Order: sequence, then C-alpha cells, then structure tokens
Amino acid sequence: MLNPAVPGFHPDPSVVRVGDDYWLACSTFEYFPGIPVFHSTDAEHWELAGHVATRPGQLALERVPTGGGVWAPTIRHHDGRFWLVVADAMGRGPLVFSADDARGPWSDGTPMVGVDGIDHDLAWDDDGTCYVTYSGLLLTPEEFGVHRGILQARVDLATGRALEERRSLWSGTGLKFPESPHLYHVDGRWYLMIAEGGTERGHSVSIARGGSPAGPFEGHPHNPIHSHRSTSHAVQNSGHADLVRTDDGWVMVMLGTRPGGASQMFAPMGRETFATRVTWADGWPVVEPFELTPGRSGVVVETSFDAPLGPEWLAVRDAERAWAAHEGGALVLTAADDGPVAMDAPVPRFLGRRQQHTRARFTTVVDAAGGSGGLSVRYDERHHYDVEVGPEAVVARVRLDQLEHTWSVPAPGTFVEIWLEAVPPTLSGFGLDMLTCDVIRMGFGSGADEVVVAEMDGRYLTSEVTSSFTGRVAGVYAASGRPAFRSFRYEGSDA
Ligand code: 6LW
Repeated sequence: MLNPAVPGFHPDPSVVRVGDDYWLACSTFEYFPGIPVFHSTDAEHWELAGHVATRPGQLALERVPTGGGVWAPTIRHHDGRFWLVVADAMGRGPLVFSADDARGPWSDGTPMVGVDGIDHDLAWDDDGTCYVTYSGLLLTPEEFGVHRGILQARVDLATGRALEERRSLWSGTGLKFPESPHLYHVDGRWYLMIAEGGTERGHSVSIARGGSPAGPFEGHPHNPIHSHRSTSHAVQNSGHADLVRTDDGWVMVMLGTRPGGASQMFAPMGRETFATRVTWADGWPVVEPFELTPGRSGVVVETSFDAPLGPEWLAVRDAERAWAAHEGGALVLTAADDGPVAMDAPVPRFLGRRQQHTRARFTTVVDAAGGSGGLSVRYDERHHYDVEVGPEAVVARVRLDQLEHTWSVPAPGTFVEIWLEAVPPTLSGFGLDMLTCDVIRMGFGSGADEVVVAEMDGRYLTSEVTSSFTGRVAGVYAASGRPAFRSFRYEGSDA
C-alpha cells in the first residue's frame, strides 16, 4: 500500500465504499473549508474531491480554540445517502451531515441531542436501526476531560435525537483514552474496533466482537491488533483506524506521524493518513505490517493567483475570506486594521496549504507596494515562522509563544520573490542537530541573488512541541495594507 496514503495533516481518517468508489474523510480542527472528502477507486490512490463544510454556519469555527473544531468524522452510506457524523469540538458539538453525493453539497449539519462526547461512529442493523457509538470524552467547561469510556445510543438521524439513554460498551484493555470506535457487521458477527493509549506514542488499535451491535462484546485475546509503540518504526502514533472491504480483501486506514531526528522526536506534519491490508483468521482481523513507500519522488505544484484557489487552500477560522480578492491576476489580501502581529491573530489574513513532504519549499512573489505581506509556516497563532516584505526591509520572524525574534535585511524593492524551506539538519556528528527533524530557512531571491535572511530549528513547529492536533500549514498573509501575491510554488520531496 502507498504510504503515507494521504500526506500532510489528515488525522482521524474514516473510509466508506459505495459501489466501485471509496470515500475518505479527515479532521480539520480550526481550518476552513472543513472535513475534506477524498475519492479513490482502489482504496490506495486518493484525490481531494471536496469538503463537507464549505459554507458559514455549518461549523462554529470562528469561536473554537486552537485545536478545537472538527474532530474525527465518520463517513458512511445508507439507503442511497451519504452520512457523516463529527464533533465540532468546543463549537456546535456533535453533528450529523448528509449528502446525495460525497463531493457535496452537504447539509447544514444537524446537532445531535442526547449524544455528547467525540469520535462518533454510525452503523445500521438489518432492520435499519441506526447506532451512534462514541468516545465519552466530555469537552464542556464544567466536565472538561471527564471520560466515560465507549458509549452508544440508537439515534434518529433525521432529527439527530437519541432514541434512548446511552449505554456503556466494551472500552478496550484498560489503556487511556478509549476512542475512535467503529462498528462492523462481518459474517454474522458484530465487531467493535477502537483506539486506545492516546494519540501520541502509545497509540494502538484494539477490537472486540459479539452478536449484537449493542454488545456485549468480547475482546480479542491478543489486543492490541496494531501498534507501533516502543518500536523504531518510521511511522509512530499509529491508531484511530477504520476498515473497508475491497474486491480483494480489506484495507485499514489510520493516522500516524513521521517523526524526524535521531530519536524520532519531532513530527513536522503532525498526524497523516496511512493504510495497510487486513486479512481474517479465526473470526478476527489480522493487520498486516506496513512501511513508508521508499523514495517517493518530489512534486512541484504551481498555483497561479489569477483564478480562484483550489480546495487544498485553507483559511483559519474564516469561512468567507472577505479580505481576499483576485485583482489583476494577483491574489490581494487586505490586512486587519489593527491588532497583533499578522500571524499572531486568531483569524490571520492568511491562506495556506499543508506541508506534505519531509523536505518542502514554498515560494511566492509579493508586490508590497500596496502593503506589507509575506510567507508564513504555522502550527498555530503562537508558533509560526514568517518571511515578510515591508517598505524598506525583508524581515524574518520566529514566534514561539511569548518569544519573538526578527532578522531584517534591506529589501531589494517592493516586488520580491520570497521563500521558506524545510530541509534536513546539517549533521556534524553527535550533538543537538542530530535530534531535530529539520531546519527552516527563510529568504528571498534565487540563484546567485538568493539571500538567506534566517535559519531556525524546525523542532519548534511540530506536533510534539506545539501540542497541536494539526500539522504545518504554509501560505501567504497580509501584515498591513493590501499586498498582492503573484504566484505560489510548492516543492516537496520525501527522498
Ligand atoms: C480525536 C480523538 C483524539 O477526536 O484526538 O487524541 C481527537 N485522540 O480520537 C482529534 O484528533
């Protein structure tokens, strides 16, 4: 299987098969558009087909804290319609979306009533009764962090209302954070598969089976059925899995990270989607080992800003992007009138795309005559590195929580090609450099005219340091006035 299956931060994957098509959805937290839907015809090669949340109001992202928002969708298909349940964490809460076509448009989202928690799953029994099974982690201020294990209730999806009091189900082998439950009806048995151990290095996949979707369930005698914990596998944190049957067997998708550095400490892209094959023995799934696909060559993606941006472009907490316009073949971003440093804002005037390769370079041409602006690679509003063109200078900026450091070089004009790149550290034997994942270089110009304004250790822009659920996103932003961006190039390589 190709791995990563969906590179860049695409955690909490859920997959469904409808006819000869496969559809996969992931978490997107505070980013908009929300909940990407990928399409495949072989459950291995995935193309972005659209998003569930494309309109204001479908999610309440404008008010969610960093890392809140879209947590762990489940996508399913029943009676000719696509259904997706998801937690808009610290936003609208548990929601039900539906659509005739997985590409969209999707419904406005119906709040679930009588169902709380996260990681909601959908399953129907033979008489059409719908079961919502979920992780009982509570996020309300008064009960934040209370965990009630794996819970379930039958639900009327049309109204979002639970039809009964929730019941507790098998909740794993006793590891922390039982979550990501999924129910499967296979050869007359019901299987309940969960993640446990937490989404960090202790992550694992466990499973149980029984005769009814409502339990009781008997745990696999040798859980977990998958984990990379305490190994040196190139993919760590693997878990939060979903299963789909293909023509020649079964495929499991799951989240995982690619931490770099001598002791695999830091993952720049956060949690990505991986895939492996599954066979069955004695009525239990057997998860096949998988490896990263070796030597995946680089990609170059050119974006011309004279047309609307593709669906891979993200804004932070803003569904309408009223401050972005296409004018004269350029993308013009209007800076906020006041407030903090541009990228420190909770709603920055920023449009970006995920870093999807271990080595990546982002390049844009900015016309700063109308205002200052630049390139930023961000984890969140407190962890970002920027390179910005102002009236007199090109400024490199590192923001790490309360710390900000800048470097300044006279600008060669207001029409400047600027770039950010993540490159492997230059190893000089044993030492600090060997522990980091990469170095981020910030500069302008190219070839003989290239100027490196600053270099900074990249370990501080990783999921382990920022403790964020997302991954690096890099793009263009306005700091003052109305800077115009002429082009954008993404170059990535895992080699
Ligand atoms: C997701 C849950 C989790 O809902 O993190 O740590 C949440 N585990 O499974 C966001 O990815």
